[in-house]
Amino acid sequence: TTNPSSGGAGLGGIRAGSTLFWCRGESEFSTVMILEVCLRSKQQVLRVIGRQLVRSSSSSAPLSRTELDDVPPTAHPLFSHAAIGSFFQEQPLLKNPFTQDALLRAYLRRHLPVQDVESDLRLFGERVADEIDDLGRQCEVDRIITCPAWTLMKEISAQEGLVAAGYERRYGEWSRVYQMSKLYLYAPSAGLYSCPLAMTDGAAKVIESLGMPAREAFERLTSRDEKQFWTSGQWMTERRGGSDVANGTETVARRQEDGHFRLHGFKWFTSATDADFTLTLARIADSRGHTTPGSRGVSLFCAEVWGSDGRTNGIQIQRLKDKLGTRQMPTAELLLDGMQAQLLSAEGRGVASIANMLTLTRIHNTVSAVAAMRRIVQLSREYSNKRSVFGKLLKDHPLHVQTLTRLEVETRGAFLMLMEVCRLLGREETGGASERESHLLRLLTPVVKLYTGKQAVAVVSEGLECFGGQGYIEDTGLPGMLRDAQVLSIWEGTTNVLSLDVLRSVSKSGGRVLQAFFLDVEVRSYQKEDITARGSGQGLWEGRGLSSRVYSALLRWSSVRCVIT
Ligand code: MFK
Repeated sequence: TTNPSSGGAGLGGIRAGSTLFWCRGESEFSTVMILEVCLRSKQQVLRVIGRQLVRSSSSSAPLSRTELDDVPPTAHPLFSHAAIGSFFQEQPLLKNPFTQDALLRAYLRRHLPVQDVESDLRLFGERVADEIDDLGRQCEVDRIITCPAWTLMKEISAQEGLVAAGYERRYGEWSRVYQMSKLYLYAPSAGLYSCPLAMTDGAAKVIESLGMPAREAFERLTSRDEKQFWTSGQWMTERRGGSDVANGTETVARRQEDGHFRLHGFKWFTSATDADFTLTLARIADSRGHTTPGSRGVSLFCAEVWGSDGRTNGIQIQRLKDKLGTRQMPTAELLLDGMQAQLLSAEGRGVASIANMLTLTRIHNTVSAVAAMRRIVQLSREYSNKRSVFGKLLKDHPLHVQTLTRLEVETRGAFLMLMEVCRLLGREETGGASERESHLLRLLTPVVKLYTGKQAVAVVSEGLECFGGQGYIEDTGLPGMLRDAQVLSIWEGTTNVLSLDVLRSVSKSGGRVLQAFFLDVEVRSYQKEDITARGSGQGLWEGRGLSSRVYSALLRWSSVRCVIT
């Protein structure tokens, strides 16, 4: 290995992704080693991807990709991975996703009162492109033993304050916009580490909203110190499924003399099983072992997953789930066999108390969805500058440009809606939200999650088409984006469950969330007319977010689904 910044010896100056050939003479034959240059934690590393015995070559110097013709043809058949690399065409390069994202920069510049956010995001964008993206690719696992890259992701998350930033509130009501902007840059390169972070954020939010019943855990979940930092799981789904939690929860909690509980149950889908801590639901048994059925019987607990001896806390890992995507992240079936836990909520208030976690994970889900759209659009655009077909570059074909434009418009709409929800969350958490804004946050959270979850699948799928057949080939890293996107409309509430949540918000507020929504649309329409009348080109309207048509369409779409359901 060699440090690329050293510039001198070894591989300094050779681009990651290059293929090298190393020939060593042995009598009449030479061994040709085919090596690929990869980046690991800012170090260039040589990975052996093939060996071949060929007729003698006197040269023992490393050959660059441009010197392939000097290597005997048997060493690098034209249609070999070594000769072609992961991409048949020239590979699209991931550049700094922050500097590449004019919309994000313009949005932050327009809204955030402070400018040092920009330099942090610019540096973080560099780190995403140079270090994190490669780690994300290494995170593919097929065993519960996670790879070193997964461990590094945890350290990076703490160092960068990817959860902490939401609770330090350094930027006041804009702190959530800042935190989610960072996660938006991180998610598509993070090898699904965004999932444990979503649950960690949700757990911190629940503990904070319940008045800090587990202060030490809260401090760890929101720590920037990688040695202190904990991630959290969210174990809600049992054998009967994850939607009807109130009826699906079979886990029983038995009270101990010291005030703690022992939990016995079977959790069927536990994401990021290597978490340090978890929130989970269970039914408290009375002295005769009886429990209360339905929602009123469910309480919320927290627990550490590992004991100080390194063993699990009364948990048996039954098996890993064999999933369509999100394979970077271990998801397991767990048997809770006397797990020691602390009661967090009031008895029987489990579902209502975990709702705060759901709000946060649904917003994180949206971040991941919009970020996946942005990433595929960035790569497609980059590729269109390189790929030549029918005598000119893709970017010079009007039909292709039309496709890219449509993807861009979808992505922009989703981004602005996401940022509006983050802005409202930040205002609510810092006490600055009006009643109307709180109602809007409650209404828009399920709407934005359900809409962008589906939208991400469509946009990523269309994005793959921009690479032709390359987009269907695993080596390119692109198909995984589609497999990973598919979960976004399923976990954290399917589209129909969230449509019903929209109706719940309408009925529980006595219709006030709708009043808030229509008033907001009216105010924005008025602002638009006002600005247009004054002849301003770049109006508040465009900058602040969503058109009333988009709002109405989202709501109408959601309501129609509810009626059909
Ligand atoms: C990149 C991001 C990645 C994130 C990865 C996470 C991986 C983890 C994978 C999973 O765990 S997937 C499973 C996730 N499960 C869900 O999302 C649950 C889906 N089901 C629902 O959301 C149902 O609507 C719900 C369980 C909430 C329905 O339960 P009930 O008992 O039929 O609801 P009910 O009786 O209407 O409401 C109970 C209380 O909760 C009420 O409060 P009150 O008792 O005070 O009246 C509701 O108002 C409250 N509530 C429900 N949903 C709420 C809510 N409060 C605020 N916001 C909400 N959304």
